[in-house]
Amino acid sequence: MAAQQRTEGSALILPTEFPQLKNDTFLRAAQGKETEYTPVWCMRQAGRYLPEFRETRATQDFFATCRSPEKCCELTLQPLRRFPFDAAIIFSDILVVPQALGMEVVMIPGKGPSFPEPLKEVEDLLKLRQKVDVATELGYVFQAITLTRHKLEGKVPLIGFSGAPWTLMSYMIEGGGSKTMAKAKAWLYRHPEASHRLLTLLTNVIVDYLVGQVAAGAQALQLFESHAGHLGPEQFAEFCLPFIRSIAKQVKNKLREESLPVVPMIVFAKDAHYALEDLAESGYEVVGLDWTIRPQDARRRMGKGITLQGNLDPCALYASKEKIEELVKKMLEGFGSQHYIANLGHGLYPDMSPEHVGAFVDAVHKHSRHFNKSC
Ligand code: 1CP
Repeated sequence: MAAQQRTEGSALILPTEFPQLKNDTFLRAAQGKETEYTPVWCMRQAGRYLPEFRETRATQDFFATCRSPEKCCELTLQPLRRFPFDAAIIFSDILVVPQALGMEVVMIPGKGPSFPEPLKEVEDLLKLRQKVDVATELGYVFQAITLTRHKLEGKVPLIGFSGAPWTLMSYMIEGGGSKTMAKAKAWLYRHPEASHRLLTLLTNVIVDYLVGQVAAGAQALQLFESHAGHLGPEQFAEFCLPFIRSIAKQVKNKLREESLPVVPMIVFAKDAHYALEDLAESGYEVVGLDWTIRPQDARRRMGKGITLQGNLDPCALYASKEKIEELVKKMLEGFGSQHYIANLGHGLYPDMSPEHVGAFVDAVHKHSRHFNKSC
């Protein structure tokens, strides 16, 4: 799948002979192994809160940036130059998958993503590509991953990602962000069978897309079910969980079949506090948590066999550095320093101070080392 790749003006970049990994703390924690300290990264760590990100992004359309492996690589590496994060996440967006299915998506500055022709009727499903060759449609993401793996020089592991089926379906029907998701939820009530068909189509593309990312060099995968909170427990059980489960199972099977590394997988279903027990048994090594869940409760409900990731309220980064340190210490005490990856409960916002992000990372490293010594 990941054939030879030529990137603009640079030498041939192959997904082979990657530099040796120097810091495997994140991967060890994701695999449930002991770590010397708690690894940390932030969702949206490559983002507008960094002046260098704004500069790189300034003159170019968002999806043109996503299609440039060099730009994606540069944006992925920028936060690593500032902070001792224990993982990198490839710069891209979840909405490249609806594009691969044939839908137009544009990013309107200051507003967000917009689909000029969202799905309105069940018949619109026929307009979607029923089979997607991910190497053709999304090869630019694979190239970005391969290039970044080389340019990371083994500093930390690289995470690949995809949106989960329900979250992608909701954008494809709403045509952009939405407060209520009323149009997408109307499909679940009015057209359950067509909803299943769409979710299955998305599942198939996502599986190939994630396997392709590993072939290209991704060392872990995260699935973002960012809109889980719009559903209740019953709809989650019908329209999210089976597809989330199927993705983990199919990805792992295909990785084995293709003799690729069976990398750890993370599921982040935002606001799905009603489904923690199910998520713990959905086939993922790591479950990401938003900030509405108490660390102790999550541990109690999800058992010891699972690695947890999260979950500081992103808005806590508006507090003083002293307060951030105090909150991180409390979070670490709640989760324990093992089988745990520190992160925020959702992505960083554009107006956050890079210095406070640094304070968050430093506090995790400092207190988890202390914590380990005192245990
Ligand atoms: O011009 C810009 O820079 C726009 C801001 C931006 C950025 C930095 C968007 C638009 N996407 C991204 C990058 C991005 N998106 C990453 C990069 C890697 C990193 O984390 O550093 C990732 C992982 C995503 C994933 C993504 N895109 C999600 C899932 C995570 C989440 O936030 O829940 C979602 C829901 C999107 C859709 C999206 N893309 C962009 C915006 C503003 C949105 C949200 C739109 C909305 O629902 O209102």
